[in-house]
Amino acid sequence: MKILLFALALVLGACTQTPRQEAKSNEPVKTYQLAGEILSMDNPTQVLTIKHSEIKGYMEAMTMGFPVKEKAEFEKLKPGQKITADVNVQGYDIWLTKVAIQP
Ligand SMILES: [Cu+2]
Repeated sequence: MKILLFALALVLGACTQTPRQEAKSNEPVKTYQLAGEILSMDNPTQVLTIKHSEIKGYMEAMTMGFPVKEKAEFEKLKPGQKITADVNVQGYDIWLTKVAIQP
């Protein structure tokens, strides 16, 4: 739980601190492969709480929040779905793209 809250704070912090985000925007975006299950969704912030397996080269298996910036992509998802996605990391900013629902 502590890890989840810390991760959410990181993500939300990055969204509200515009100057720092701008300063980081020249950093290259790194992309990693995620596989996991959506446990819950927060509509106002478009954050998915995902129980994910190991993300190779980035982090161990855990449950944490990931924003989906693209509204249409967020809205097609539901809790309980198993997904794969790209995890994009740029400085303190983390977000998902290419979210694909698995059978
Ligand atoms: Cu994680």
